[in-house]
Amino acid sequence: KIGYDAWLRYASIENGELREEYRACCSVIVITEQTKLLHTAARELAEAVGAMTGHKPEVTSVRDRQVPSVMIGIKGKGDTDGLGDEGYTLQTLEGGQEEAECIAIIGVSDRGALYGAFHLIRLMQMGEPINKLQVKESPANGLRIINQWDNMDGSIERGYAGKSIFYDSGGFVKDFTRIRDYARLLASTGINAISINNVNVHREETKLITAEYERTLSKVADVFGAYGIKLFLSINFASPIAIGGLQTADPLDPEVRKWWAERAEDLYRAIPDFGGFLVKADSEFRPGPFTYGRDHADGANLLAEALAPHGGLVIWRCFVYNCLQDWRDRSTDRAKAAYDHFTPLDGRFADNVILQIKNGPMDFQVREPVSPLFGGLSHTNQVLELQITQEYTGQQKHVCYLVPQWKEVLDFDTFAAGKGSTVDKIASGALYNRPYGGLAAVSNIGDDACWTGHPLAQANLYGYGRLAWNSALSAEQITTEWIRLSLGRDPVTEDVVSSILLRSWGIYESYTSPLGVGWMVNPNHHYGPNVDGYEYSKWGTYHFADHQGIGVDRTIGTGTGYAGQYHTQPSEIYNSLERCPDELLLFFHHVPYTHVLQSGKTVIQHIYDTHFDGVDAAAGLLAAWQTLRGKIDNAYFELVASRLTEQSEHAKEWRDVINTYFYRKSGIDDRQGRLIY
Ligand code: BDP
Repeated sequence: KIGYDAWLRYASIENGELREEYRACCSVIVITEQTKLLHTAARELAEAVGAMTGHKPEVTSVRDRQVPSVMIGIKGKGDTDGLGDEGYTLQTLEGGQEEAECIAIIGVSDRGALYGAFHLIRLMQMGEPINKLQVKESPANGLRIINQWDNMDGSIERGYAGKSIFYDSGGFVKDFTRIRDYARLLASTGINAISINNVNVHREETKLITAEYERTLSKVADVFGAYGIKLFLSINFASPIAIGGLQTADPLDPEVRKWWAERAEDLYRAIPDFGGFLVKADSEFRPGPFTYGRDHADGANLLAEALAPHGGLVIWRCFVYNCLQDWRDRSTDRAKAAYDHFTPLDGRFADNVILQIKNGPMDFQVREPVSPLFGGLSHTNQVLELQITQEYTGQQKHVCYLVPQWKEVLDFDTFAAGKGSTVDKIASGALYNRPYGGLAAVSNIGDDACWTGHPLAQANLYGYGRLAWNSALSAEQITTEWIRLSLGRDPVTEDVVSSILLRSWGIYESYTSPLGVGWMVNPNHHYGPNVDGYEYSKWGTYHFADHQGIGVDRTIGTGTGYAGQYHTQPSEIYNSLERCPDELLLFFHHVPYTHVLQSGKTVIQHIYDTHFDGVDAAAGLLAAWQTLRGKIDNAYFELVASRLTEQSEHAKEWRDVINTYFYRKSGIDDRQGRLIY
């Protein structure tokens, strides 16, 4: 199966000396306690060492001090100060006369120890020395969750890599092997939670919280639990009516509250370490508290009350907007919706509620400003929601490595509590010392052999996990790791692939919608160019292009006022036509095609140039990849080559549709006299 092992591909170590060193250091694995996760850690390490060195270590619970070993254990909070609940240390303990050298992987919890084991595996895969280890790690974010948008009929909303690995024709799959292998991949990057059904909860999925699914769910929870991953479910806010036989789902109704409390009790009886609920309410036709004249705090607190006695969490999504808005009413700018709905509720959410906020105010476009909601809540737990699945970024036919985009989001300074109030500090909870925080992301996997359709899209999943663990890692470092783990340690391969990945987001942006305006895609499936695809429908997704100019005026004076949702520093920059960064100009301003950008080019010339250049660059990605023939597994090579070929052809379609549209609208010639169809 091409690419199935992804970054847990344990290629045998070619360098004989190194292989011998690893084999010697890891000839025995000792676990000091008998817990499920320590067993997982030992088994994973044993398999990895076996595959990489040819000698599978023995796993035991008694240490023979004369034999070099890896010891995996738990130390408990007090001894590993400052490492939270999930941290670990990784140390080489030098031997003495009587004692052999030992590598100690000590977790604050057994989950921490598992992460430590995966860390050691990663070091060996990367060919790093392990005889002088002094590692201390703990995650920056408490919650590191993956959201599956899988439906029980086996389809995946916005899935581009085959069918669901969880469900098939209305029920759970019978064989959980693939789910287990997914759990391994996730845990190895530090993911600690997963919601396993689509946020749009349909009929059958609504029943997931009933007795009918208890047994199966508890098995699924065990599979993930063995890798330290907690199970969450997306719920239907109208469940009390849909499956409970009640007349209402009003969050303040005593019967409704009792109903949810009972559901929670049942769930926790079946799954003692159940994580909680993920909720999309009052958005895109999903039911919610608005029906009863209640607000989102009432809705979230209802579920929070039911889950609190069991330690469960409510993750409440802020992707709430009116999807039937009229462009003539500029006061209802969709970009403003999340902030307008949620900032007035700051401080009203129960302690076990976390708001899940998309990175941008619209919807996972190739370029958006960071959502101002991150700067608008100081008494509320928050997580940042990213989209790994490439809905608007090439649907895993195009390569679009999103780690650099996510880094920009995490590094964005909201100025909410003065300079340095970055999104990563807000999401992690550090800025306001919140009890919960973290990162969430929509998965990009399906039952494709390589998981992600495009093998290079695996790097997005890997990168997400690594960033959720440590948002300070650089895009370059994550990229290098992923390449070495997944494709080996050939320096030429590393150069070529990292340059492909690191340039890919910019290239994708250059031949698609320009200057932050977004949305020039075909309706519904969102693949391919269609400049007016969303211009005359009611989704709130406009570019306002006419024969004179383009862009959405979101300024404070003449526009929708969206720019005013930011704190002074970013607000002044976005509000100013001169200072607004080029890449977001059309998100904030409506300008004539002849407006001169900071780059010195006019808007229209920028559109032409980026689209011509983007096509050349896409062809360049393919050409670069082709230099790797013979260096990479052939089937893998061909699969990527075929996707890059499709991308390079499709980029031309983008170029032609966009350039022609704006040429005809504006009537302005390309300065370089290139042919525009
Ligand atoms: C949009 C998707 C839609 C999702 C929605 C969401 O097009 O399929 O249901 O986001 O996040 O990006 O709820």
